[in-house]
Amino acid sequence: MDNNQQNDAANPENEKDMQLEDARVDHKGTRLTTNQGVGVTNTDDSLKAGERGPTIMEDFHFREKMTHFDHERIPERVVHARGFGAHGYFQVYEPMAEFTEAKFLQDPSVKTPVFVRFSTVVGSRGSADTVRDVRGFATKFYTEDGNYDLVANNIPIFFIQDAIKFPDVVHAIKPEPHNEIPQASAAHDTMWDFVVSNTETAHMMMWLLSDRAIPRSFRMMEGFGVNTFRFVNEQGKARFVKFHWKPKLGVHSLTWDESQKLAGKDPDFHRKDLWEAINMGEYPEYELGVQILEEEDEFKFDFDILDPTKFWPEELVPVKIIGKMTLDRNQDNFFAETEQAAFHTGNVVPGIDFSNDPLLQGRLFSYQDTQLLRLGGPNFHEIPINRPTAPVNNNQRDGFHRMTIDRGAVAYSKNSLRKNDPQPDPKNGYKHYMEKVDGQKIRTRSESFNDHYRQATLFWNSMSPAEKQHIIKAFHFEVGKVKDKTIKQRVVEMFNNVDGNLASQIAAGIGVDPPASPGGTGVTDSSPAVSQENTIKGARTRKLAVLAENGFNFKEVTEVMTALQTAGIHVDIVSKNLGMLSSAEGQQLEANKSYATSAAVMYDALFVASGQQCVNSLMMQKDAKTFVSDTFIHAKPIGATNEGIDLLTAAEVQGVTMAGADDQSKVFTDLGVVTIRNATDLTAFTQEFINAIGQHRHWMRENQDGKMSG
Ligand code: HDE
Repeated sequence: MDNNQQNDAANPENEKDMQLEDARVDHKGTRLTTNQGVGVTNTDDSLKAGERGPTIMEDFHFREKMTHFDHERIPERVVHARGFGAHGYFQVYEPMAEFTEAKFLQDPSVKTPVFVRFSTVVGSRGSADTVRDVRGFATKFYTEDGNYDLVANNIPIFFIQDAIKFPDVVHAIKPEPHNEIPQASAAHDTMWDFVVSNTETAHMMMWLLSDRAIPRSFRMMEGFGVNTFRFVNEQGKARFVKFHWKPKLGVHSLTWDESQKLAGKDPDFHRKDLWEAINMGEYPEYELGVQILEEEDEFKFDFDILDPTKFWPEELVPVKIIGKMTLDRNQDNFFAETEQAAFHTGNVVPGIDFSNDPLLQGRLFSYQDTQLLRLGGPNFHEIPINRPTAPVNNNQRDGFHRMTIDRGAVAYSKNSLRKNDPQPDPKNGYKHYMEKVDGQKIRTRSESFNDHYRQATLFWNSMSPAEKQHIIKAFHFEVGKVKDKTIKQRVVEMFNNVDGNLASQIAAGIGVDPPASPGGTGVTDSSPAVSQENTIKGARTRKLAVLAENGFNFKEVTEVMTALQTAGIHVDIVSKNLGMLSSAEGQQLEANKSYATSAAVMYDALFVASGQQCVNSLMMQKDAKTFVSDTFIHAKPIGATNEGIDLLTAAEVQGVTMAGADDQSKVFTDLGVVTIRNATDLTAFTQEFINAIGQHRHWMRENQDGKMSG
C-alpha cells in the first residue's frame, strides 16, 4: 500500500472526528489566494521594477508568503521532542463503578476517541527513531466528562524520586552543552557522572540498558503511568492505582546492532512501522490494565508505593485488565496534530485523582507551564487536537490566538447580570479527593525512599540469560564511551551494590578494576512478568524479505509466500535491482526492494528463493550474503528450500551443515534456520517456518558463536 496514503476521514464517526473534520481542508480544486482570500496571479515570480530589477516592497503576496515561512517553527519539546501520533478509540470491558466514577470506564458499548503520541525522550526532533532511550506513550481520551491524559512511558519507573531534580537529569543526559555532543544518547560523561552521583538512578539505568529501551515497534511496547494515581468511586472511596498498557502483539525489541544500523538506514523506522500498519488495517491494540491497592495496604510492601523508582511487581499486585485501545486512523497533518498535541498529567476527569508521589506533584506543574511557551499562550486548548468534546464554558478570556468569540459583557464570577452563569456544579464537577494532610514544611526526602538497589537486583534476577547478556553489552557500550576513568570505576562500584557478578562483567569490558569484593542486595526473588522472554509472541504482522534473482523457482517461492501471507506475515521481494524478475519457467514477480533501498535490519525474517540460476546469481552478490549473515547474527528466522540452502552455507550460517546434505527430504530446523531439500510438498516446511517466525528470535545462536550483536 502506498506509503503516503492517508485514511479517508470523510465519514466522521464520533464527536471528536466531527470536530477535526471541521478543521480539515484538502485544497482540492481550489484557487490560490493570500491569507486574506485575495486571488493570486503568480506565485513563482516576485514583483520587480523591470524584468531584471529589484523586488518591490508593495509585493504583499511575497511578504506574506515569506513572513509565514520565517515563522513556521515552534520550539520543540524540552524532552520527548521526537514523536509520532495516531487516532483511535478506547472501550472498557466491564463497568468499573466499584472502583471509579470515571464515565469512560463504565459502559462497554461506548467508544471513547483517543489520540496517542509515542516519542523518544532525549533526542531532538530530527533524531533517529531507534536510539536507546525511554519511549513516551501519551494518550488523550476525549471523554464526555472532559479530556483525560494518561502521559505514560514504556518503562514503569523513573530516574529520580523528586521532580525538582528533573532539570538536573535532563541536563545531564542531553548533549553536553559546550559542543552539543552526543545526540540522543546517554553514552557520555555527564550522564554517567549524574548516575554515580545520584544512586537513586540505579534501577532505571538497569531498564534503560535492557532491551526495553530499543523497542521493535511502537505496536510492541508496554505503557506505564509510572506515578501512583488514585481511583475514586461515586461513594468517595479511594484506592491507589498504577496504569498499564499491554500490547496485544507482546513486548519485543531490536538488537543493539540493528538499532544502530537502522538509525542510519531508516531513521523513521518506528513512525513508518506505525503508519504502514494502520494503513494496512493491522490496527495496533493495547489493553488497559490497572493495579489497584486498598488504602489500608499502603505500607504493606518493602518499598514506598509513592516512590517512582519502584514498580509494584505484578506477582504482588495483579494487573486487572479493564479495556482495550485500538489505533485505527493516521493523522492528517503531523504539525497540526502530533506537534501541537499538548498533554498534561493534570488533565484528569472525576474518578481519577493524584497521589503525593513527589515526581507526580512536580509534573502537575510542568506540563501546563511548558505548553505556554511551546504553543505561544494560554489558548492552546482551542487547537483542534487538544479541544475537548465536552462543552467548555468559563470566564477565561483573551490571550494570544483566541479562537472562541465569547459573547456578552460578563466575564467574572460571581455575577448577577448573567445569573452567575456558567454555574459551578457541586454535584458532578471534579471533586478533589479529601486526603488528610498534616505535616511540617520540610525540604527533605522520606527515609522510605532510601533503598536504591533492591528492585534493581529484582529486575536483574528476572532477566533471561540472553537479556542479561544484552544488559552487560549495553554497559560496555554506554560506559565504554565515558572518558573519565574515575566515573567508570564508580559505575562498577555502584552496580556492585546491585549484583557482584554484573559488576565484574561490566568491569571486564570497560578497562577498569572489578569490584574489590562481590556485592549485592541479598534479594533472590524475581518478577517473571518483567522479562520479555515471557511475553506474547506470534507471526502476525512480522516482516519478511525474500531474496530472489532471475531464474527463481516460481512454484516454490509463490507457495511459501502465499502461506506466509495467509499467516499475516508481510513479504517484500528483495533483489539487486528493482523491477520484474523472471522465474526459470518465465513467470514474473516484482522485486519491490533492492539492496540499495533495504537491509536485513528492516526485516524480522528471511527466505532465500530456490532455483539454480537464481542462487548462482545470489552467490555472486556480497550484499546477498551480508543479508543472510546479518539476519543470522541478529538471531532471526531464516528459511530456504533446495538450492537456496547453498546461499546459507556460502554465508557461513551455522546449523545448516546437516541441512546441506543431499539426502534431506524432511524439514530440518536448527536455531531458527528452517530448510528442506528434495521435497515435492512444502506444507510441513512452511508450517515449521511460520512457527520459527512466530518465535521471533533464536537467542541460542548468541551462545553458539559468541560473536552476536548485543
Ligand atoms: Fe514528562 N514532560 N516529566 N514524564 N513526559 C514532558 O511536557 C516532566 C515524566 C512524558 O507526547 C514535557 O509537553 C517532569 C515521567 C511524556 O507530548 C515536560 C517530570 C513520565 C511526554 C515534562 C517528568 C513522563 C512528556 C515536555 C518529573 C512517564 C511527552 C514537553 C521528573 C510517566 C508528551 C511537554 C507528548 C513530556 C515534564 C517525568 C512522560 C517538560 C517535570 C515519570 C510521554 O513538561
